[in-house]
Amino acid sequence: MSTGRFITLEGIEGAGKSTAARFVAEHLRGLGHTVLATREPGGTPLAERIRALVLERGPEPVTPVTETLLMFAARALHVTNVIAPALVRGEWVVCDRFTDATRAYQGSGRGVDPALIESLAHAVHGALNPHLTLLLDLPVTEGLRRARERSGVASDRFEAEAVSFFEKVRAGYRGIADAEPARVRTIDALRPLPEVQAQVLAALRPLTRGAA
Ligand code: Z5A
Repeated sequence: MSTGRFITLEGIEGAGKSTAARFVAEHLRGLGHTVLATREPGGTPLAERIRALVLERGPEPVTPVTETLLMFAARALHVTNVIAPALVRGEWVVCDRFTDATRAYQGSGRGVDPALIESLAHAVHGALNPHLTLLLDLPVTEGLRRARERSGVASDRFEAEAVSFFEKVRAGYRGIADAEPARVRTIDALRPLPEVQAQVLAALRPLTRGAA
């Protein structure tokens, strides 16, 4: 049995990850692959409960390290119970956010020590890393405009953050893309949807060609 491929989508809020993730999954299914579409934080019943906890806006401050640990607690469940078994079955996993989100949001955005993040990443998923990451990149103001247009007022702890926070997150993501050009393909998400989809298809091609 062939081993599946692991594809992640990343970007700031409103960048179009979820829209692109659905497109990727449909495209791969059209090529005859079995696709597991999932997301983080979440992807298992218990991890979805952690998601609700970490996104909730409550009176008690959540420290950046707590936030980081909760992301990895959810990820440990998700990797062990869902992602790794699907890859072993030969499925393609399309995941809306993964560890790059922790690097960008908790590391660059909140200032959590990158060494702590890498140590947790190693403990939780070891050598299991995405074969391909699509970074949907666009100016923060446009991402926030799209997100607000879609869902109205900010409703969770992240949506309530200032533009300056998302600027740090965006810079973090761009730093990851610069450091790992073979894995991370940057998509100009400011373009109209058909053009974004064309960029996505071009980024997928080396992977799908190798697995025809
Ligand atoms: N988080 C974290 O801090 N650390 C971690 O390790 C992880 C996550 C894993 C929830 O994530 C929060 O968790 C997230 C980071 C944190 N908070 N923030 N920000 P999430 O992924 O579930 O939530 P999100 O980032 O808020 O996703 P989103 O707002 O749904 O954004 P999106 O998926 O990138 O966007 P979309 O729904 O595909 O598109 C937004 C709108 O734009 C929608 O109306 C589309 O129809 C429209 N759209 C899409 N593409 C286009 C183009 N090309 N042109 C015009 N309009 C478009």
